Amino acid sequence: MGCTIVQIDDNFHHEETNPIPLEPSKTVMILAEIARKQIEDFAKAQGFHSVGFAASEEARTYPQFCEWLDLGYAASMGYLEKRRKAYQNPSGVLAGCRTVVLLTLPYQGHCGTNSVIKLGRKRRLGPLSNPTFGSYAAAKVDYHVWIRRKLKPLVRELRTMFPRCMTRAVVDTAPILERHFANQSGLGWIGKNTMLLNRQIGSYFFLCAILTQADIAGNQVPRAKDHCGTCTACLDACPTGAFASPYVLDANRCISYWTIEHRGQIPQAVRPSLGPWIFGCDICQMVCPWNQRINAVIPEEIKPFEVQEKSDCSHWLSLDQDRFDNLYRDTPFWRTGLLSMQRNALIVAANLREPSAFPWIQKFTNHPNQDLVELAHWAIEEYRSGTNQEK
Ligand code: B12
Ligand code: SF4
Ligand code: SF4
Repeated sequence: MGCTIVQIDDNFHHEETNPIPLEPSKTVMILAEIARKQIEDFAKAQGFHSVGFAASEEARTYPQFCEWLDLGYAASMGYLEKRRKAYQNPSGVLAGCRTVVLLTLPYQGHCGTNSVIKLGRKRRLGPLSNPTFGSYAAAKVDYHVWIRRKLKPLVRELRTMFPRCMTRAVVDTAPILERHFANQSGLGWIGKNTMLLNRQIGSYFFLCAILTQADIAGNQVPRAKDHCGTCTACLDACPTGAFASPYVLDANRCISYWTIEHRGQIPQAVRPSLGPWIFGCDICQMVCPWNQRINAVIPEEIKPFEVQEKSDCSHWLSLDQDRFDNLYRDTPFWRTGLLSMQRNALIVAANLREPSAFPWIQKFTNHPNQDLVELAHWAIEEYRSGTNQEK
């Protein structure tokens, strides 16, 4: 790995107990800088694009998060409300946490350049006529699994440097306002579409974090500047008007929410707005000028895999539970589940009136799940009536 491990005094996070008599704070700062450099080098060697360090403290945007919950913008994502208090401070996840280490991992995003239409200074997305899905899910493996594996040596590194400090890796699922801390650490700014954006890699990247009791954040990193300026492309292009205001997304109106997180039936009024999106949605990223000229190295293991198949409604409708398990156990589709994926595929097939999917839709009129039976009848009606707005 070419990275020397410096074993640092494991007590140095308590400045007052540091045994070095002269200028303790300066010494601590130097040691923290060495630790940061080692972690950064190590992370980059693992394939991460960038690393930032933020002091673990109450999240400045916690009041906005609470307001967002109070307004019902989390829709049915009860896990957010359940852990509301823990989001306040990373110590809600790791007691005594002093530093949040943030890391970015780029993936291959929908480029969008072919479909973005410029209307004067505005950017819109042209109609998408083929089924598609959120590009973060295109890899062969679930990014949670991949990232956790890549974080392990980093966590080990930190534990070697600070043996008495607890250290924990978190990927997506812990109650941490990841984008806020990433912004604090200088990794990027929060765009009007609520995505964290980085000048070099746009917004097509995963975020993950390591929480540690070691005090290594330093205080020299300025919060990343906002580079959205007067642009409103994402707000204008969202087909469902999901942005209650810039920087605030109402999940009740977001395709990504309906196709990935929502369980059970999708109301009839919502179905046409899914358009071609079988799983997730990238529109508010596709139109973003910062995503048009990205220069990111995508690690081999998370490059797009069998995209054609995953974009095909018939593929999803033809799967039985065993095949779904075999193909998708370690992918983001797994958490959504076969029935919800088939629900989405029925809706998208009807929205686009996909000829090849029609025989499969007919088979679903005899499915044991009543929601899917109802959807199949609705879809057949959509094909027949030809009144679909998306067409
Ligand atoms: C719940 C969730 C969702 C929900 C809600 C999304 C949302 N915008 O809140 C749904 C299902 C809709 C969703 C969709 C997607 N998600 Co998601 N999601 C999350 C999750 C688990 C929690 C986010 C959360 O807490 N939301 C609540 C809001 C209030 O918090 P926030 O988004 O951090 O917003 C902050 C700012 O808006 C700021 N703020 C509020 N008001 C104001 C006002 C101003 C002026 C400013 C400057 C800031 C500001 O304060 C907020 C709190 O810090 C995170 C992982 C995590 N632990 O953070 C992933 C995460 C945000 N998702 C991610 C991804 C990739 C997606 C999708 C692209 C997937 C897809 N292709 O469909 C879409 C993108 C949709 C979008 N535009 O956000 C990535 C984003 C990476 C990045 N570059 O930002 C994350 C970080 C997962 C990860 N670890 O990589 N997601
Ligand atoms: S993910 Fe799609 S539906 Fe959700 S806010 Fe972005 S553009 Fe709108
Ligand atoms: S599309 Fe424009 S406003 Fe939206 S996030 Fe990108 S730069 Fe910001």
